[in-house]
Amino acid sequence: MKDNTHIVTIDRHIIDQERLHPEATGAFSNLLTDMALAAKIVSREVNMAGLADILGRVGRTNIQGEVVQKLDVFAQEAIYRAMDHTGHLCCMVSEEHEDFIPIPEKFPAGPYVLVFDPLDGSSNIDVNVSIGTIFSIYRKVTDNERGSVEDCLQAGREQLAAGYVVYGSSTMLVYTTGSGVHGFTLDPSIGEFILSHPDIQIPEPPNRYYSVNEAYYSRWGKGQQRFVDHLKGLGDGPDPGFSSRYIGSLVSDFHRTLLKGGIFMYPADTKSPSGKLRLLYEASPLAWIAEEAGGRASSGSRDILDIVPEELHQRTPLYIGSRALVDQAEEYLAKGE
Ligand code: AHM
Ligand code: MG
Repeated sequence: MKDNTHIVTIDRHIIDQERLHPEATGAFSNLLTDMALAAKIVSREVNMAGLADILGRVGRTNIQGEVVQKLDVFAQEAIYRAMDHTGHLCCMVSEEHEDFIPIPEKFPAGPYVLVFDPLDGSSNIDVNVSIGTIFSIYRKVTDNERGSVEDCLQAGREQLAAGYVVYGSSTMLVYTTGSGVHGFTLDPSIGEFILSHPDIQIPEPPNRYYSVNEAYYSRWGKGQQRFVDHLKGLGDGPDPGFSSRYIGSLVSDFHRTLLKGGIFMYPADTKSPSGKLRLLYEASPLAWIAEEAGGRASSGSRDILDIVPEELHQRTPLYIGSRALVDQAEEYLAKGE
């Protein structure tokens, strides 16, 4: 019988997952452990944001006379510094950097690529709304010792690990390496991520939440408008009985969708013809997590995980969550204009 009384830390869990792969060298596990450490550092800073007077003021000094950084710059640096010297990565891609970032010559290079959005939803920081970090790991595919753009532009299906951290009422790290989706809650008193949500599955049938920024309704195409009309009970059929939630912070909106079910959408519109969200380090990692949890993610016409990015910061429309709802969104969009 499964014993649920043991406390499982994220480090223990990562090692246990590695045992499922006898060929593993441990390097990949170390990468995940380093990422969890970076998440703790960012979490501490996010929790201190109001106190430390660091909101949005690059270069100001705080009460201790230290130069303070904007929180998204801090997160970028914290993750970069936790990962640059470990010898596991050849390069990184971050939302905060235009170009890919090769590991500096002074450090050894390794076979993996890290892509990340250090602090997503940063417009929510100064109103104390949950924000998050998204990350994903790929294997280098070229012979370049310190990586190349080609190593970064891989379809989501090639991911080796994907995860996010939500800095909410508690800090949670959720990740997959292709053997289910597992969630850990940070116990700040001991500084450990503890397994709190093993093997997450999107509830089926889902809670009936849809999540979209409806202020953009007039900019949407007909298919998108009709789909949302349908969800609101304004279509031809009976009212399907949905409720809506929209935080405006992708990680938080996705986290709710993962745990409760429903659909999150960031559609294309006349102002943003490819939507707003980024394929490589926002949509693809969450898409894999959704799929591993029994859900789906689509651009509206194809699986997010099948799209090979052409540019590092490429945008994509995103429909993600319960499989049946994502399928239905695609049907409405296909009927479209
Ligand atoms: P950011 O990268 O500037 O933080 O923007 C990304 C955020 C997402 O977290 C969220 O889903 C989206 O922007 C909300 O956008 P909008 O305000 O257009 O609804
Ligand atoms: Mg972002």
